[in-house]
Amino acid sequence: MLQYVTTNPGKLREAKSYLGDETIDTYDYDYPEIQAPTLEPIAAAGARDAYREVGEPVVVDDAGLFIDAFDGFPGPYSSFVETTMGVDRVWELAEPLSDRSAAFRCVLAYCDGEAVDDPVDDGDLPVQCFTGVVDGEIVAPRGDGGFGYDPIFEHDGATFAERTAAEKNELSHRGRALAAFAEWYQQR
Ligand code: ITT
Repeated sequence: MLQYVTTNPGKLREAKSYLGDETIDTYDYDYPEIQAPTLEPIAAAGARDAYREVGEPVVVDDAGLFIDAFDGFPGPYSSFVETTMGVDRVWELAEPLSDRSAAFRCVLAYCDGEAVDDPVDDGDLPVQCFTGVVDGEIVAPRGDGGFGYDPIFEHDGATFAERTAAEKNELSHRGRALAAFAEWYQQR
């Protein structure tokens, strides 16, 4: 069984909606997050740490909101910013901007201790990463679904909080990363 290692129930709901209950189990482990300007090394380090903890094939999911006018902030610091400032204040900061374009990014990092086709870096355990990106715009909060920054991220006329998990997966950064991962994992 594949262990989706996260403390975030919203991520897990979307991963289960895409991959199915029979493919993944959840392992609630708060792996230490390294600091880096991009998501990939954070996810890869997390996957190595999680694999050591769990001892079974793991997927770690690192994601963030990148606001263009803020040079990508909060990006890899999205979790800290959500906890400290909160999503409504991110909207308040973005509101005066003439260009509120942004992107959500998600990196899934897989580790089972064995060699992979395309290892992400030269860490001590092989890790393969799958990235999904979606463009959108920061808007005033709308919708009760989703989690995190979903109420202030609009794509194609609706915020992610106005969509079901399945609808969000069809468009989202996580859905795109899950699609790339699922195709590769089937071969494996
Ligand atoms: P784990 O590390 O345990 O998986 P986390 O919530 O700390 O959970 P991240 O570091 O990847 O995960 O999260 C970065 C932040 O971005 C965090 O505040 C999330 O709520 C938010 N986030 C991640 N994916 C999101 C999504 O699909 N929609 C909205 N917000 C999201």
